[in-house]
Amino acid sequence: MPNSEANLEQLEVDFQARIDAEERIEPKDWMPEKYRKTVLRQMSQHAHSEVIGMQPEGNWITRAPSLHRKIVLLAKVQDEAGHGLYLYSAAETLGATREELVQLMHEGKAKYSSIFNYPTLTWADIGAIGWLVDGAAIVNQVALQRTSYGPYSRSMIRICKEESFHQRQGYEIMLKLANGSPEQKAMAQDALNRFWEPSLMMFGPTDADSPNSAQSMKWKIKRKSNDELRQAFVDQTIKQIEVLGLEMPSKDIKWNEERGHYDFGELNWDEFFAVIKGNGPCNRQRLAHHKKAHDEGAWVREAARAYEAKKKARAEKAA
Ligand code: FAQ
Repeated sequence: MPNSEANLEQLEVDFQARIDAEERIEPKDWMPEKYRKTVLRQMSQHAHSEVIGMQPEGNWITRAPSLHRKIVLLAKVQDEAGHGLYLYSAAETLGATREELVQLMHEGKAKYSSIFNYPTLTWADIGAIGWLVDGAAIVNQVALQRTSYGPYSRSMIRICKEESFHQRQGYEIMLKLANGSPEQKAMAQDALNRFWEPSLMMFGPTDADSPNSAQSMKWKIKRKSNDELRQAFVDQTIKQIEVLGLEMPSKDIKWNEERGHYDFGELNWDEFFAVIKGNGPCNRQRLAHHKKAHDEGAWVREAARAYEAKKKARAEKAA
């Protein structure tokens, strides 16, 4: 039966009631088209981020300072690929193919996290990424474990477990460097200074400038606002900087007794918007690399499709 306007209104009321009752929405359930599009956008961007995020770290696999560091970094980068795969699979339950989602990123129509458009200049940057970037990702993803779309929520639970290991390995690299030679300590400080603001920008624009937040919070796709999550990350990370014995990356970082939180000053939002529009330091390089790897992998996809077709034909013949 086609949905009349009144029918549609009732469906939307019932849908919101399910959300308010903390029910999870599953792929075959009715959902407003805008809900489907919003979850698909967020999940596919998240998947693209995991995969593009392999590049800045992958850059150091051949130059890791020891065999042990190399093994750990390899495992971490492989984990990120796995996260991408869970998320693409979860996104596909909303009716888009992985091929279509990747195509949208290649055309610049789908984003990936701004943070991965910054270069990794020294070994300390690998520490800073694990500590700060995975640290920020966890703060966001712990909240997303309770997101309203079932497949997204379940994928987050698994991903968070692995991200905790990533965060610790990054912090351990920083701890070693911060307690090492003066040159190593300076390298750790420089990585912290360069990655601090971009890590805070991972949480997205301020709530006042976030066009998607109000509706996403109402539908419980997002459980906490961009600013709330950013503040939680700042509060937990300042203490970790103190333990490392490094200097604060900004002179604006101060404890605010009245708010019961750390102030951290105004971020450079012009830079953020330039980066998400494609004009960050490494945007072109990252996309070009992804397109090249995707083209070079075409034969694998063809072989997998041919294998599936053959298996299906054999099963049909046997039936
Ligand atoms: N970068 O209205 P809002 C990881 C876009 S995981 C780029 O606030 P929303 C693990 C936003 O898409 C990191 N674009 O948007 C790892 C929208 O544009 P659109 C990835 C951004 O969706 C570690 C516009 O700005 N994590 O790193 C960013 O409600 C190490 C307006 O913004 C996730 O994706 C940004 N930072 O809230 C891997 C978490 N911020 O689409 C490898 C899931 C905003 O309308 C190595 N995502 N934009 O054209 C989310 O939680 C949300 O999507 C937000 C943005 C909070 C990122």
